[in-house]
Amino acid sequence: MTIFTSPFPDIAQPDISITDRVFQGLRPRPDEVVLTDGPTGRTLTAAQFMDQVERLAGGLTARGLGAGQTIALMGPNCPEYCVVFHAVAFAGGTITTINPTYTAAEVRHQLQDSRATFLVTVPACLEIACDGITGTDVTGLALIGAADGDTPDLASLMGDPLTRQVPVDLDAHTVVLPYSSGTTGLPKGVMLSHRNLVVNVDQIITGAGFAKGEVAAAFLPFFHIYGMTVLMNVHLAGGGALVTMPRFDLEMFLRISQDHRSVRMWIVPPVALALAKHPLVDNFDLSALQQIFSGAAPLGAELSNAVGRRLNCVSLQGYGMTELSPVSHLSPIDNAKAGASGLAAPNVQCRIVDIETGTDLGAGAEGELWIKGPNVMQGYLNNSAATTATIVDGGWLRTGDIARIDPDGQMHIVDRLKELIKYKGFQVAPAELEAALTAMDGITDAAVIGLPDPEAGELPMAFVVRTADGPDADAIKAHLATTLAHYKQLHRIEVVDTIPKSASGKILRRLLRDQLKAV
Ligand code: AYL
Repeated sequence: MTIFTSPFPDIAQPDISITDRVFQGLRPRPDEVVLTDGPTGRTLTAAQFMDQVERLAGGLTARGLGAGQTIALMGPNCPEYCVVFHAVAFAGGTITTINPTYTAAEVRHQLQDSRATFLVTVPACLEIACDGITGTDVTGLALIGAADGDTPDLASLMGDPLTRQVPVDLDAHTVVLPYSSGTTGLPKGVMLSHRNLVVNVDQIITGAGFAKGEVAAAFLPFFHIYGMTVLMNVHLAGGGALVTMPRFDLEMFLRISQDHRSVRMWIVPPVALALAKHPLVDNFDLSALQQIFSGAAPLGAELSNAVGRRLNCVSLQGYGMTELSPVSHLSPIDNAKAGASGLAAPNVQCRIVDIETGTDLGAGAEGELWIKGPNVMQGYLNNSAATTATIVDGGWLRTGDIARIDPDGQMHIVDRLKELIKYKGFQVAPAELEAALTAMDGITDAAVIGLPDPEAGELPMAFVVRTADGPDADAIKAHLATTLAHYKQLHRIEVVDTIPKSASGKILRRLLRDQLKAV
C-alpha cells in the first residue's frame, strides 16, 4: 500500500457535538453580530443566536421532536436556518437538508427516504412543502417567517431553554443527512456524525488558515455540504461572521464583500468566471480581499489565474465530497498552483489506485483517489450495498475521481470516473434523469451525460430511444420541467436507435461522450 499522508501535523479530535463546537466559538463574543440577513439587514448576535438555539431545542424536545427524530429543513440561506439546524442537533435529532428549489415529487422522495417526521420551511416553499408531505411520515410543519393559517412560526415552537446537548454517540449518531449520488445510482442519504462535522470544521480552520473576524457573503446554500460546513459552521466556530444571501446575485455579493471588507471569498467556478469577466466588478472596492477560494467543481488554471490577476489576490482551490464532510484537500496559501486542488488536510491520508489492476500507484501516476480520515462519512442511509462498495479495505473511501499527486504533495484532479454531472457545482445524478425519462410513455431507453460548458461546467444532456409515437424533445422537456428542479433540466436531447452498453448492461458513457466530440 502506498499512502500519501498530510503534510500538516494531526489535529485533536475533541469529544464535542457540532453545536457545542460552534458555541465554543461564540461564547467569548456574546455581543458580536454573527449573522446578518443580506436582503433585510436583520441581525443576530452570538448571545441571541445561542439563546434561540437553546429555546428552540427545548421546544422541539417538549414536542417529542428531538432525540431519535429526523427533521427536514427546506429553505434558502437566512440567519434562522442556522438556528433551526443547531436546535435540532442540540436536541439530539437528525437534520435532513432539502433544496428549496425542489419540486413536490423530489421533496416527497427525500422525506420518505429519510423518514422525516417534521418539516421546517419558508412561506415561499409552503405550497410545494404541503404537496410534498403527502404519503410521508411528516406530521407537522413550521415556518421560518410569519405563521400562515394552521402553520406555526418558529417563535411559537420555542420552549424552555435546553441548556445542555442531549447526549448522543458522537461517532455513531447521524446528525445530518444531506443527499448525494456518490459514484453511481440515485441520490442517497449521506450519514454524517458529530465527529465528522467537528473534525472537518477544524481541518478547514487549520488547512485554510481561517482567522477570527472574517466576514463572508454567504450565497453557497446551507443545504449543500459546502455552505453547511465551510460557511455556517467554520465561520461560527472559527470566530467569523456571515451575511446570508438567499440566492446568488453578483451585485449583492460584491456589495456585501466590499462593505464588510471580506478578506476571502468562498466561491464555485461559475462565480470565478463572473469575477474574472463581469464589468460590475469594477464598481466595487475589493481592496481588503486577500484570496478567493473555489471548490465543488474543477477550477481550470487559466480561469484561476485570470480571477487572481483581476482581483489582485491569491486564487486557491479546495477539493471534497459530501461523503467527506466535505473538504479533504486545500491549496496552500504560500504555494498555490493554478488548477491544483492542493494538500491533504490534517488527519487525511490518500491513495492513488490503478483503475484497471487495483494496485497502488506512486507520485506522478494517475489513478482513482482513495481517502481515509475522521471526516469520512458513516455510510449511506438504508443502503449497505452502496456503503460497502464505497468504503473499502477498512475505511478507505473511493472518491470516483481520477487524480495525480505531484512531487510537492499537491493533488490534481484530472478526470471523473463516476457517473456524476456537476452543473454550477450542484450534483445531477444521471441515473435519476434516466429513470425519469424511461418512466415516460414512448421512451424505451435513455442515457444521460454532462456536456462541457464554459459557464456551468457541465450541462445535462440525454440520448433517448423512443417508439414511433413517442414524445419529441419539446414534449420531454415540458414533462421534466414539472417533475425535476431547474438545475437538473436537459439542455440537449438526441434521439438514437440504441444506447451503447457493456456486456453486463452498463451504459458506456465514455463512448457517448466520444461520439459527441467526433461530431
Ligand atoms: P459534492 N476539482 C474537481 N472536482 C471537484 C472539486 C475540485 N476542486 N471539488 C469537488 N469536485 C467534484 O458531494 C468531484 O467530482 O461536493 C467530487 O467527487 O456535491 C464531487 O465534486 C463531489 O460533489 C471545498 C471543496 C466543498 C469541495 C467541496 C465539496 C462540495 C461537495 C468545499 O472547498
